[in-house]
Amino acid sequence: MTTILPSGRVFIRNKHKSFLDTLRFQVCGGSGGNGLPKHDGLGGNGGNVYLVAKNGVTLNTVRQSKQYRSGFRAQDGQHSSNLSIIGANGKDLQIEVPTGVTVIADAFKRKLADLNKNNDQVAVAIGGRGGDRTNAFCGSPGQRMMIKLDLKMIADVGLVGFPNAGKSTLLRALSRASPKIASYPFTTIKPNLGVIEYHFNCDFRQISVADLPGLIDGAHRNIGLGHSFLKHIVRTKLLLFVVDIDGFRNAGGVEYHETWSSKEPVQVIQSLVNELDLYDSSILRTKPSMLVVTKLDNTNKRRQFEELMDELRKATITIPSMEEARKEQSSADENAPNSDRVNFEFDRVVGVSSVTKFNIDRLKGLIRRLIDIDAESKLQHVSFKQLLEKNKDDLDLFLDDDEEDKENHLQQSGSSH
Ligand SMILES: Nc1nc2c(ncn2[C@@H]2O[C@H](COP(=O)(O)OP(=O)(O)OP(=O)(O)O)[C@@H](O)[C@H]2O)c(=O)[nH]1
Ligand SMILES: [Mg+2]
Repeated sequence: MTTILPSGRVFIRNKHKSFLDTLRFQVCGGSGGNGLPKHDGLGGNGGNVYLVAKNGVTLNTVRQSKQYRSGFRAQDGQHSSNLSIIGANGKDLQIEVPTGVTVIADAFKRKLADLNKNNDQVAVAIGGRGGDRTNAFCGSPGQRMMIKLDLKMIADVGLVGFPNAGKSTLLRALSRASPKIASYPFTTIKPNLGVIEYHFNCDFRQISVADLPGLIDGAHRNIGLGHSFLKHIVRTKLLLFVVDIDGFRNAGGVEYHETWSSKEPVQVIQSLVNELDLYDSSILRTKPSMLVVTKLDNTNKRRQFEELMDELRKATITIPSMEEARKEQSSADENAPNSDRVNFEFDRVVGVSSVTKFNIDRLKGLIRRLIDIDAESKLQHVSFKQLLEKNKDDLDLFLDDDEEDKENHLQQSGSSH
């Protein structure tokens, strides 16, 4: 259930029941046991606390565990006694956490580790030393830490778009995922993951796609669902800007905030580019990106798409130049007009319909090629744009109009009505 606050932020009731992507809790190493002075006895060391990544574990699992509220604590070391001069060490505690988390020491805001694979582990609290002659036989307390886990969604492709643009429907068309779809904004309140499977040539390559909640103007300032989801975009390899051929329409009513203005497609594209750039100016400069115009169900819409292409060639999409971006970052209070902008170009543009499946296979092919070219450019230490230009003919194959294919789509859309 979502509610729109007067500020334009979208408030999700029971958000934490359904989805968690960060979690804080306390961990404490076991105390060291005391030594026995009479016999020069040694107290046992306290146990350490480890976080161990396990596939299938979620942050919700961690939250529901018994020790979550009281704090996770490893076993104390045993005191040295007449019966056992050397106290036994306390048992270590292993907390199972999801794979793909960043572990942060909350008090210092310092990253301790990335647990990316099953069984990766990190010590987060060391047990106290047992008592002996050097510490007056007094065992010391274990280390106490507030830990924050930040779940990274690691997906190859991120779908970025205004609410209602058709991102979730596109994810359904590309993969077997079945995210919720509806004709109101912010249907998607948590990221959905899907996998594109490539079956041709007996090649079973898989590419994961993250469908993210919609972005609107001010997302970088936490308007709409805010920037808590923008962090997932930073971790993807390829961005798909998903834009409705009719742009964004504020239909009014409880599901829309009055300040979310309706926009034509070109304005939507510029807004998305602005929001991403304001959130993190390296995203657009370092990641390949594709513009995907959706809802081209029939010939009228495809004509509209051609017009949009003409318009895009004339109206340039811009981002601040590198120098300007640096200036903005170094002096946030400087009110200099942001005039020095450079053109932003998508690496490829494709028009699709998730309903009739028009161009969906082409889009799949392009996604794969762009990701491969990006990986190759990193291996060869050449710029992505250069390598893309070299592979131009290969890529344009995906964009050549295949009449037979087109007819099939038209027939399909005709028969579906
Ligand atoms: N005709 C047509 N309608 C589409 C197409 N793709 C999506 N829609 C419709 O557009 C509306 C929004 O689709 P969603 O996939 O929920 O949009 P979204 O971008 O995920 O929206 P949020 O999750 O709210 O950000 C739904 O009513 C869909 O049925 C398409 O290719 N053709
Ligand atoms: Mg959605």
